[in-house]
Amino acid sequence: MFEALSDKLRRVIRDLRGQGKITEEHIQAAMREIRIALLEADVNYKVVKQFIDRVKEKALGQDVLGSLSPGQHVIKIVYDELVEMLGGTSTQLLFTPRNPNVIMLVGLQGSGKTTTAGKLAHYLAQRGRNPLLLSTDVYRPAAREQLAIIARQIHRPIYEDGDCHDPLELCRRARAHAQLTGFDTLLIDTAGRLHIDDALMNELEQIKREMRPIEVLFVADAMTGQDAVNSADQFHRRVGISGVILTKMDGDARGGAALSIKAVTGQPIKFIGVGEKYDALELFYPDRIASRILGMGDVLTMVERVQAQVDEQEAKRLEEKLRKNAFTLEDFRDQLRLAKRLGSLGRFLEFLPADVLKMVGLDRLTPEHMAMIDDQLKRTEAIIDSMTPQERVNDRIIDGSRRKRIARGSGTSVEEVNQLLKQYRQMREMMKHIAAGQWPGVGTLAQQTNKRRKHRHKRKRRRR
Ligand SMILES: Nc1nc2c(ncn2[C@@H]2O[C@H](COP(=O)(O)OP(=O)(O)OP(=O)(O)O)[C@@H](O)[C@H]2O)c(=O)[nH]1
Ligand SMILES: [Mg+2]
Repeated sequence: MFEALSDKLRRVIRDLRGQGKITEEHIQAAMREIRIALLEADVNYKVVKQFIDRVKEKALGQDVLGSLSPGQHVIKIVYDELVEMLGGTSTQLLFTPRNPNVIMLVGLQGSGKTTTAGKLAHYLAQRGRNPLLLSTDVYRPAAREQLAIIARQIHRPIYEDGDCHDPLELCRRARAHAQLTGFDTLLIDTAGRLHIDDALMNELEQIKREMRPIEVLFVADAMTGQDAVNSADQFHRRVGISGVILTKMDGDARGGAALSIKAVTGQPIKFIGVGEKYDALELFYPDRIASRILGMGDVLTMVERVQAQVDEQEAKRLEEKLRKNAFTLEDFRDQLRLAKRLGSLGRFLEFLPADVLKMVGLDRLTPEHMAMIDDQLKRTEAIIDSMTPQERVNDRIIDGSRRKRIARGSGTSVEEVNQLLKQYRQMREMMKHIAAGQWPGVGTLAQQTNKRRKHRHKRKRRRR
C-alpha cells in the first residue's frame, strides 16, 4: 500500500529534516515534490491542489512550535493534512437497539461486495454481534450460491430462499426471519453492474427506502483508482452512501482512491480489504495510514496487535478462574484494567454480546453514561488497590475497621467500599451461573439491587 508515494514523501521529509533553517524556497521546493508525488499516486488533482495550498499557508504563516525544529514543524503540518485528506478520525459502525440493524453493501461488478460481506460478518461476529447474511443478487447465476459457500466457511448463517427472485421481497423475508430468530444485524450483499445504470440504482433506492439501513457502504476496488472515486461519488449522489470499504488495498501500490474519496464524496472510508482471506478486513485509521506513508512507523497498529494477544490470554485466564469458581477481588480488578486497556469503556462494551448488555441495563449508552462509568472504574480500582493481598483473595475477612482503612487509603468512603464488595459478590454469583451454563431469571442488575434494598428495608422494619 502506498509504496511509491511513501518513498517520495520520505525523501522530501529527509531533506526537510536536514535543514537547520527553513526558508520560503525550501518550502516551495518541498511542495513541488509533494505535488508531483501525489499526482503520480493518482490522487484527484483538485484534492492535490487543496492539500498543497493548505500546507503552504500553514507552513509559511505560522510561528514555529516550541519544541519542534522548523523542518519538523513542516513535517507535522504535512502529516496533519495527510490525516485530514484520508478522512480525519476513524469512523466505527454505530448500531442502534432496534434490531435487526441493516447494513447494505453496494458497488460495481467485481468490486468485492460478496467477499466483503463474508469478511464483515466474520468481523462483527468476533465482536459479539449476531449477523445474518443475505444476497439479493438474483441476476448472476450462482451469485447467491457464492455467498452461501462463504457463509459456510466462516460458520455464519445465511438467509436463503431459492424460490424468491425479487430482491425487495427477499429483503423483507430476511428481515422477518431475523426478527423472529433474534439476529441483531442483517448484512445485505447486493448485485453489481459493470456500469452505473438506472435499473441498478432504482433497485438500491427501493431496498434502502424499505429497509432503512444504518449503513450503506460503497464497496470499491482500490486498484481502479480515480474510477473508484467517481463511481463512489455517483452512487452517493443517487442512492446516498454512509461510507466506503476499499478492497484490494493489498494490490494497490499507489493509493489514489484512498487519498481522494473523502475529499471528493464527503464520505469516510470505514474499512479496507487487504487480502482474499476472511480476516483480511481492517478498520481504517487515517492517522495510522498517514504515519505509515510518512515512515513514522505504524507503531499504533503494532502496539494494538501485541495488546490484542495479551488481552486474549488475560481473558482466557479469567474465564478459567471463573469456571473453577476462584474469582477473587484481584481478578475483578484485573478485569477492570483489561476494560481500560481496551480503550474507553465504550469500545470495551462493543466486545460484549448485546444480550449481556441488555441484562445489565446498558443497552442504551450516552457519552455521559460512559464518562460516569469510566470514573466509577477508577474509584473501584483505587479501592481494590488499597486492600492487602489477603483481603483481595478472601473478601470475608474485610470487617468494619478494615473497610474504614481501605476507604481512607483510596480516598473514598466506607459506603463506596461496601458497595464495591456487594457488586463483586453479585458479579461472582452471576459469573458462577454463567460458567455453569445456567441462566438465572435475573432482571437488570439495577432491578436486582433495588429488590435487595427493599428486602433489607422490610427486614429492618420487622426487626424493629
Ligand atoms: N487481493 C484481494 N482480493 C480481493 C479483496 N476483496 C475481494 N477480492 C477478490 O475480488 C474478486 C471479486 O470479489 P467478489 O466479492 O466476488 O466481488 P463482487 O463485488 O461481489 O462481484 P459481483 O457480485 O460480480 O458484482 C474475488 O476474486 C475476490 O477474492 C481484497 O481485499 N484483496
Ligand atoms: Mg457478488
